[in-house]
This record gives sequence, C-alpha cells and structure tokens, in this order.
Amino acid sequence: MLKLFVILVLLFSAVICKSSEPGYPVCCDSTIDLSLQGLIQDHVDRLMDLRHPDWGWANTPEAVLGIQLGDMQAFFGLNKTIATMEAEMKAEIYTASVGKLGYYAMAVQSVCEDPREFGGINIIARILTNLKTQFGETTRTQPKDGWYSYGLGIQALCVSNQHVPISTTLRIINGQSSDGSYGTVHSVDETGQMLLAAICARKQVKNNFFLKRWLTLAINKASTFLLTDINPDNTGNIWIGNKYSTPAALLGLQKAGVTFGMCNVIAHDLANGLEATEPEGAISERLPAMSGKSVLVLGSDDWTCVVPDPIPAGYVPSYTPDATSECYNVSASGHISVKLSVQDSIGANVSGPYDSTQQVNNVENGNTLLQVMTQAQCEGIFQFETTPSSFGEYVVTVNGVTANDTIHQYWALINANTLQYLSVGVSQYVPGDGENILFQLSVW
Ligand code: B12
Repeated sequence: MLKLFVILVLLFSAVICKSSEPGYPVCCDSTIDLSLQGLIQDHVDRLMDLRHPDWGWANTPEAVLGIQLGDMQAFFGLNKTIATMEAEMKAEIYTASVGKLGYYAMAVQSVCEDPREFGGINIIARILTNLKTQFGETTRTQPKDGWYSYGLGIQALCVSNQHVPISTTLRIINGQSSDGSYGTVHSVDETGQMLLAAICARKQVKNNFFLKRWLTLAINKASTFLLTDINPDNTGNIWIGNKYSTPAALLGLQKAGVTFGMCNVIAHDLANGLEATEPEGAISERLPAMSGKSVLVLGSDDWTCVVPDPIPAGYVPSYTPDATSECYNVSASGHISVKLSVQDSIGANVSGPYDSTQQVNNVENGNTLLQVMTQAQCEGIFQFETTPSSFGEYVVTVNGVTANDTIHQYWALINANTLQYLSVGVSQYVPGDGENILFQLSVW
C-alpha cells in the first residue's frame, strides 16, 4: 500500500514539474513563485530581530549558514558576527558535538573563509577526531551525538573536500534501519540530514563499485522513507514529518534527484509558514530550503561571496532569551489552571500514576509552558533547570533530577491528557486551561 502511494506521488510529480504554475527552487527548475524573495526577506528580518547584543545567535553558525544559503546579500553586520562566531568556536572547540563542529566548519566556508585555518584552528581536523569517538568501544547502534549531528559532521568534511573515513561511510550504510530511516525520536529530521550526508559521501567513492552501490541503495531507501511520511497537520498544511523536519527532508530529496508531486505544495506551505513565536533554529533551517540551496553547494567551485548590504540605520541587535528564574516578572493573576506532572523513573507507564502532579492556578491565558513552570517554581511547587538553544529553552532538570545526556536520557514533554508528545518546546508551547503536561524522564 505504501509503495503504491510512493509510485503515485512520483508519477504525479512529472505532471506538476511540467506545469506552468510558479514553483519553488527546492522542487524543480520551473518558474519561481513571485512572492518567494519577499518571504525569504521576512525570515531574514525575523532572524535579525532574534540577534543577540554581541551580534551572534543562540546557535551562531546555524544562523550564519541559514542566511548565507538563504540570501547572503541580506546579511548586514556580517563581520561583527564572524568575530563573535570565532570566539564562540574557540570556547567550545573541545566540547562541542560533532554536529556543532560541522555547523562551524560549514558556516566558515559559507562566508568564504577557510575551515582549516579559522582563528588559528583546524575545525576539519577536530571533526575527524570527534567522528572516531562517536561509536566508542561499546556496541552503540546510534552515534553518541545522534544521527542528525553525525550527518552534519559528514557533510562538513565532504564539502571541504576532506575524504570521509571509510569507517564513517560504512556507518551510513549499516546504521540505516530496514525502513530506510535513521534514529528514533525524530527519525524524519535525522533521515533528511543523513540523506544529504550519504549523497555527498557517494560523490567521493566514484571508483569503488560496491560502496557506490550500497550508498545508492541507502539513498533510495532514505528517500522512500521520507516520501511515505508526507502528511497534513491540523491546519491543513502538508509536511514531510512535521513543519520542522520538512526543510532537511526537502533538500535531501532534491539532492537525491527525486521529484514528487506534493513538493511544490509543501514548499509553498513552508515558505508561507513564518509564525511570530517561531524560534531561531526553525528559521535558520528553513531558509536554505526556501532558496533551494543545501550545504552541498558549498563544495562547488562556483560558491562565491558577495559584499552584504550595509547595517540599516538605527539597527541594534538586542534579543535576550527569556530569563527562567526571575519571579518578579511572573504574573499570577490569570484565570486558567495547568497541571505539571513528573515521571522520573525510566520505563514507567506514560498513562500514570505519576511521581508527582501539581496544579498551577491563576495562570495568565496565553502564557508559555516556560512561564507556567516559572510561576510554579516561584510558588515552590515545582523546580527545573534549562539550557538555551536555538529552539528556545531545553529542559535538563526537573525536581532535582538531571537527565544524563551521555547515556541518552532526556526529559520528554508529553500532553498527559492525549499522551501525545508536544511538537514544540517549553518556550513555544502555550498550554490550555486544564491541560496536564507530563515531564517524563526517557531514553532516546
Ligand atoms: C537530536 C534531537 C533531540 C535529542 C537531543 C539530545 C541530543 N544530545 O542530541 C532529543 C531526542 C533528546 C530531543 C528532545 C526533544 N526534542 Co528534539 N531534536 C533533535 C534534532 C533531531 C537534532 C538536534 C541537533 O542535534 N542539532 C544539531 C546541533 C549541532 O545543534 P544544537 O543546537 O547543538 O542542537 C541541540 C538542540 O537542538 C537541543 N534540542 C534538541 N531538541 C530540542 C527541542 C527543543 C524544544 C529545544 C529547546 C532544544 C532541543 O539538543 C541538541 C543537541 O544538544 C532536532 C531536529 C532539527 N531539525 O533541528 C529536533 C528538534 C529540535 N526537537 C524538537 C522537539 C519538539 C523536541 C522535544 C520537545 C520533544 C518532546 N515532546 O519531548 C524534546 C525536548 C524536551 C526538552 N527536554 O526540552 C523539535 C523542535 C521544534 C520546535 N519548534 O520547538 C525539532 C526541530 C524536531 C522536529 N522536527 O519537530 N531532540
């Protein structure tokens, strides 16, 4: 049944690509939708609003890549950002995940600087060293930093013309699940990223018949997996996985040479999907898909940089993420109540009973989950710690229990009424009256 659906989607694609309807560069080379440039500009504007006072972002290299691939002309204040990025890279060069190192290397390349000699550091050499540690001596089936990060590390090597080690190429082939996916919790995101990595790695093994063939099989299986995960959300928009996994999936399918009928519809929904509360990471990742440029273009000889537009008069980067511990700016005079439940024993039943449940009263309607948690903390009935990321605040500790990332633990956010995982994090999620949010210590 699924195969039939994929075949139908592929057949339908030919029709759409030949039609004269304006389309999107990520789908095929038809006439470009006239509103696209303006929509790209809106996304860049939002990123500029989210820029921190030091001219960086929560994830500076991810944002740099997003704008450089989306519309490099629009990147005002680039030199100030490069200086901040260099300082941030130096501070975390020995602790960053392989994906973050990959972001740094590709962002440096995207601004036409050398990732082998950036601020005196060879980022490519660090990625090679880090990749070796990903599977350790254990029988790990997933890389230490996850497949998404692993894929970014491989892409960074590949686009800087660094040979991808054979052991890594074999992981691309052997790490794939039988349905063509990679990873568990966010398999569409991870498969999209690994698909790009596999495509890049295949270019390097031109003369090795077997590796080339196995990588082609992996690419086809990953593409099929992504095509079988096309579905509408509750607002009628159509995504591959969800809104946030769609960019990497679209770019992966484009580079795999797969044209499919729904592509322009999905690209249209994505380009028109900017929401006021959307986090930096979502925009940084969406921009390349909007312009149809994956990071793989950085490896081509044609990649050149332009002098960006000047800094607009009066622009001051000033975004500071939500403070989570300050009680004075928490209002407790609203009219709804929200429950916060905690399940801190791994493997426990998700439908309850829970280790604790607290009701937070007088919550302002429209407050984010993070604000509700802060209110509860200030009232002394809940305790938590977070760390900032490009998707907002990431919950690391609940009621004194810290998820151990090195053994792949995390605090999952679940709607205890519907048992659905929240599709966004605590900074973006707005709970409704009577909702019960479950924080469940889980393993990925
Ligand atoms: C890997 C991953 C995870 C891992 C992170 C652990 C790890 N060490 O790798 C796990 C499985 C634990 C995870 C959990 C969650 N994730 Co997640 N995650 C990803 C994924 C696939 C890749 C992130 C990455 O490695 N980026 C590359 C590195 C180099 O960049 P980075 O900035 O250092 O990445 C870090 C952050 O992204 C952070 N992180 C991961 N997920 C989330 C989610 C939120 C809301 C925040 C604030 C931070 C965060 O962990 C990464 C590694 O340290 C992204 C997909 C994507 N498109 O970005 C989704 C993604 C970011 N996650 C998402 C979601 C929704 C969640 C959860 C809220 C799911 C849930 N209901 O429980 C939880 C977070 C709960 C919490 N404690 O706050 C969404 C965010 C959408 C949004 N608008 O907020 C994404 C985009 C997936 C998707 N397509 O929906 N995630």
